[in-house]
Amino acid sequence: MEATVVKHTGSHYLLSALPRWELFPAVLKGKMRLKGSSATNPVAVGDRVRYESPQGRNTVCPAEKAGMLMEQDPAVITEILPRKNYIIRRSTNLSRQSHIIAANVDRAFIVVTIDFPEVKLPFLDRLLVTCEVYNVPVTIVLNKCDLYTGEYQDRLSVFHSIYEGAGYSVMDVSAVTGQGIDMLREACKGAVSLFSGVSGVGKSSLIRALDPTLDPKVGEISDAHLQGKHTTTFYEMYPLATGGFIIDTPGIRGFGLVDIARDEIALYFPEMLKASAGCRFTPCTHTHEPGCAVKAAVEDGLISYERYSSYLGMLEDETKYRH
Ligand SMILES: Nc1nc2c(ncn2[C@@H]2O[C@H](COP(=O)(O)OP(=O)(O)O)[C@@H](O)[C@H]2O)c(=O)[nH]1
Ligand SMILES: [Mg+2]
Ligand SMILES: [Zn+2]
Repeated sequence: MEATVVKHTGSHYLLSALPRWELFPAVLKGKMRLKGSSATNPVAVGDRVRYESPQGRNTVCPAEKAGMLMEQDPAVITEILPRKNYIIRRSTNLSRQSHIIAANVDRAFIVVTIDFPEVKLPFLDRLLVTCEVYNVPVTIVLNKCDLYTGEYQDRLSVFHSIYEGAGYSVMDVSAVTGQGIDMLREACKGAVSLFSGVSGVGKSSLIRALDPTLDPKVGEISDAHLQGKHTTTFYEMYPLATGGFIIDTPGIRGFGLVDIARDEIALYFPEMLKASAGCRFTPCTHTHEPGCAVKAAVEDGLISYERYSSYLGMLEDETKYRH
């Protein structure tokens, strides 16, 4: 039988045969844990798996009883089905260990705020590059728009022009006033969506605004809890009553790049990739080469200076930390 991993706590998983929402516990078949990959978790939320039920037991329980599920005999996961995609993170720049955040994601919603907390563009650009690398379509969600009056209006429109100019869509929303929430709900319908972004931007609040019957903890889990821990307890899928499933990812900070060569970084900045067709040299790092169309586009204001700076920063990091 097949099901999807909707939660991971320590050695246990909760599965459900989506789109049904009836959770039951499962464990990994012993030897699967040993199968080599640099990831600290062989199975992630969103993975579709094949499992065997324990003999003579009905393992399906209503979702409300999820808290008590661990007492029943778990199903045994025997196989992880091929992934459509997945998102991975490296704990730090120096770390070789990686961690799969989620698998089989239809769309990532990267939640940011102009202020409280102030969005760090290089960090946002890293998230965007990661989504491009792993082939996950992405939408930027600009939350807390209720707060951005007065002088914030300028920063709001600069943000829009940088990211819409790069080809991304930016949705202005507010979990507090409900602005944009209907559109966001519509965008999540019938799909598995990943909500990502630093802690405090309002991911959990947005999930609650989308579906008030859901109760992800607002303002409770901070980055501090995640530091130095190899744990996956924090990723969890939520079913929207209106259709669709959301994976909440609390407090992602060290979202290092995995599996990306220095001379490939520019391929994952869509606007640079487009412009690079006009570069005199191939490959071109878009730094010192004469006749570089990307640099020309930056000078002409067609590619934003902020995005180009993020690119240079990533180039430098890869040079510093890579062999
Ligand atoms: N003003 C305002 N505050 C918000 C909004 N969304 C969330 N918050 C507040 O921001 C804080 C962090 O929210 P939370 O959902 O826990 O963020 P998460 O860490 O990304 O899950 C909480 O105090 C929320 O009440 C919003 O749209 N407007
Ligand atoms: Mg949260
Ligand atoms: Zn170039």
